[in-house]
Parts: sequence; C-alpha cells; structure tokens
Amino acid sequence: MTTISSTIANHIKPTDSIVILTGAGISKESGLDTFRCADGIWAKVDLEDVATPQGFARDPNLVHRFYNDRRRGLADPAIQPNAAHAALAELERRWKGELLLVTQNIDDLHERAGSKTLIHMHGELRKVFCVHCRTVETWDGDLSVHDVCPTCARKGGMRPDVVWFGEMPYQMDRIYRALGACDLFVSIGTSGNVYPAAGFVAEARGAGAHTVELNLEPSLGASHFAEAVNGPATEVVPAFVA
Ligand code: BV8
Repeated sequence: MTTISSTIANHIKPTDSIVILTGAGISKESGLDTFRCADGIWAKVDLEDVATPQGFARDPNLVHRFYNDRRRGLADPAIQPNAAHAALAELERRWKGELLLVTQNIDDLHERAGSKTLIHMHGELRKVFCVHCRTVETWDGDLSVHDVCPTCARKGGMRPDVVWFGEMPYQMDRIYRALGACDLFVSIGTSGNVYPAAGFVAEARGAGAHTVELNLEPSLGASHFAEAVNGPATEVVPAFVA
C-alpha cells in the first residue's frame, strides 16, 4: 500500500518538499457536488453560461444565482471538512520539509480543517471583487447586480472572486516554482480535465518528483503518475498520510 512512510522509504527524505493538488472529489464526502460525475454540476448547468466572462456579460443574474446557490449550500452547517481534509492538515503540521497545498476547489473546507499553506488557484466562493477598483471582499450572503462596492461605492461591478474558463488562475508563478522544486507531487480528487492544473503532474515529473494519484477512479492523467491508490478520499487519504 502506498503511504507517506513507504514513499519516504523508497523515494524521498522526511525533509523533502511536497506539493499536493486537490479537486472537487476531496469535498464530495462532505456533501459538495463534483463537476463531471454523473450527477455533477456540469450535468445540470452549461459551464459556458455560468463559468466564463462571456456568460457573466450575457446574463449576470444567472451567474449570480449559480454562485449564490453554492455559497448558501456551503454555509449549511451539515457541510463540514471530512477525514481527508483533516489528514492533509495533520500532514502539514507534522511535515519537516516544505508542503504546499494547491486546491482547484472554491470551498473553504481545507482552511476549516486547519490547512495553512494553501492556494485557491480557482478563487474562493466566499470572496467577491469589484471590477472597478479590484478590491476583494469576504461575502457570505447573496450577491446581485444591485450591490454597491463597499470600497469605491460604484454599482454593478461586483462579481464572484472565482477564476472562470479563459481567465488566469491565481498564483501560477508560485505554483510553478513549487512544482519545479518538489520531490513528491500528490493529486487528490481531480479528474484531470482542466488545465493548467491537469498539467501539474508533468511539471513535477519533469523536475524529478515522485508522483502519486489518490482518486476514486483513474483520472484522465492517471498514466502520468508513478503510483496510484483508487478509493474514496476519506479512506485513501488518511491511509496514505498515516
Ligand atoms: C487558463 C470555476 C490561461 C470555479 C473552474 C491548456 C493549457 C491552459 C489552458 C487550457 C488548456 N487547454 C484548455 C484550456 C482552457 C481551459 C480548460 O482547461 N478547459 C478544459 C475544459 C479543457 N482552462 C482555463 O480556461 C483556465 N485558465 O487556462 O488561463 C493560462 C494558461 C496557462 C497557465 C496559466 C493560465 C481556467 C480554468 C478554471 C476554470 N474554472 N471553475 C467554480 O465554479 O468552481 S474549473 C472547474 O473544473 C472547477 O473549478 C474544478 O476545480 C475544475 C476541475 O474539476 P475537478 O476538481 O477535477 O472536478 P471533477 O468533477 O472534474 O472531478 C472530480 C474527480 O473526483 C473525479 O475524478 C472523481 O472520480 C473523483 N471523485 C469523486 N468522488 C470522490 C472522488 N475522489 C475521491 N473521493 C471521492 N469520494
């Protein structure tokens, strides 16, 4: 069974550098939908309409409704970090080397589980920004075209602080630097459909890192990984980290 201990025994040192990438699959057992599973988000709504700048320009009310529904869902007390989120926070606490957690998810379950060195490369559901003054605000209620920017007081410019298709993900320089210097790359709960995240395993391998995929089933990029463990995140991630 592939674990951090077996990885240390065979591939890395305890003071080496780790980059972890997560996707929607790690939050599935907390009750949040994935995107491309049979009952996923993109089976219910066209991503062109709700996750592109063009969709937002065409119908901002539809996009606000889409993210307002998900923001309200995330605020449900039943939605809590699961054992996989907790295991990654525990690994970060005890790891002696560098550890960077990069998530494609816009939920806040990693930080609520205690992860600290975390990048939300696709933004955050509980953040919004003003297109006029670029100020980012934490926003827990509904957002609409009628909202006024608390900073510049202009109206109609507030949008979810989420990276849509065609937009540059956040902190890419920092992520590529970490991938170029890492000794272990672990991908968890992502289908490998969306770039540039889907290309991270190739970047890490190119830098000589050992690569592990922990996913319910083999992702589109499974063949790029040196090792893989398939199963639900709440089982395979704690077992890997043990
Ligand atoms: C960009 C918005 C320029 C937030 C999202 C090549 C290079 C660069 C770009 C492209 C390229 N080819 C195409 C592109 C363009 C595009 C793209 O990738 N298109 C795809 C569809 C082909 N990419 C972009 O536009 C990106 N921007 O490229 O800018 C650039 C270029 C280079 C370098 C820098 C910049 C912007 C992409 C971000 C778009 N925004 N979402 C939101 O509403 O949430 S993407 C969307 O998909 C989600 O955010 C999500 O994060 C992302 C990935 O999905 P996954 O997390 O993988 O989820 P999915 O459902 O697909 O899979 C879940 C997995 O979990 C499955 O494998 C399943 O088996 C597993 N699972 C299920 N249950 C469990 C489980 N695993 C474990 N346990 C379980 N219980």
